[in-house]
Amino acid sequence: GPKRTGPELLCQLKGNVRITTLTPDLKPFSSLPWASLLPPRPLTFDLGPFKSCAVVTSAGSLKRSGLGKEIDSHDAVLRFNSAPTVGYEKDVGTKTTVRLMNSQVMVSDEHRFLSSSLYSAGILVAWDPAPYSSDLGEWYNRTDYPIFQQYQKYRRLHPQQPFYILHPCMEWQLWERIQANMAEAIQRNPPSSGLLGTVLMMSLCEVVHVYEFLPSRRKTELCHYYQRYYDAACTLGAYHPLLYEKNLVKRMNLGRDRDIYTHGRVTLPGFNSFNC
Ligand code: NCC
Repeated sequence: GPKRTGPELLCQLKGNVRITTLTPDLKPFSSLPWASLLPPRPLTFDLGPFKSCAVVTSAGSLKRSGLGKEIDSHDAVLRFNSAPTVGYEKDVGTKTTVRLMNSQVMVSDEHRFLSSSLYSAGILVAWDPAPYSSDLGEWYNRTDYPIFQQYQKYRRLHPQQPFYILHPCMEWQLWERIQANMAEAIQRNPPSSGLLGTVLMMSLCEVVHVYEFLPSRRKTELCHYYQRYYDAACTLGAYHPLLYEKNLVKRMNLGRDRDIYTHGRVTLPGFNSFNC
């Protein structure tokens, strides 16, 4: 239950969360005319392994952090949703290897997903809150947002850019791990992009540094480093079980508490760098 140690938690994640993406051979996609737009192999076959990786949350506490150089020194950098680098280089760096987006970002007008150059750097990975069953057919018929329509449009406009879709088993297997390690019942909503991206990078990298997921001394109600919008729920969670995700990451952290305080930095081992 709730008392498991860091190494036990890491082994649970490694053993119970399958990290994979949609491929054209999976039903129901295999019988759809656009299946060939999906990458032939899962992301974990095509990318990495990397030595060191940075996961850059979008938290307002990154503002005036001066972490840009440190972030860029990693072999791969993951960013989220519509988080920009241009104009924020000193604090968040310039390198984008992977961008993980929720389906809302792909669809809502304000993000201009199909036309903005913000999305043209690196490899794209999208996810959508799927029904708890993780059944692909069931999900296909009732996605939270029309992720597959947008996916096809984007792929046709930008055929050269690698673009993957997370298999929904990942979100719910991860959710199960959060619930299994908390004393109380948590809301049955998928984990935030932040935790999904962290676990994705743990499968691709030897060491993962996550920035401002556990807030530093710069902790603020400013939601994002790139927007003048204040809401404590961005850091504490509302829809996503974010507080519980952060509790889990805190318990798995191999770095010093001091690094969280000064740099907002957590250190996690890649799944291939420990045995269970
Ligand atoms: O805000 P969001 O997340 O894009 O942030 C990416 C990840 O960074 C971590 N974070 C962010 C802000 C903050 N103050 N503290 C943090 O720890 C979280 O781990 C977060 O996942 C998402 O998870 O996809 C989310 O997306 C937004 C929104 O859809 C996009 O930004 C596009 O506008 C959601 N906000 C709303 O729906 C209003 C947010 O709940 C989750």
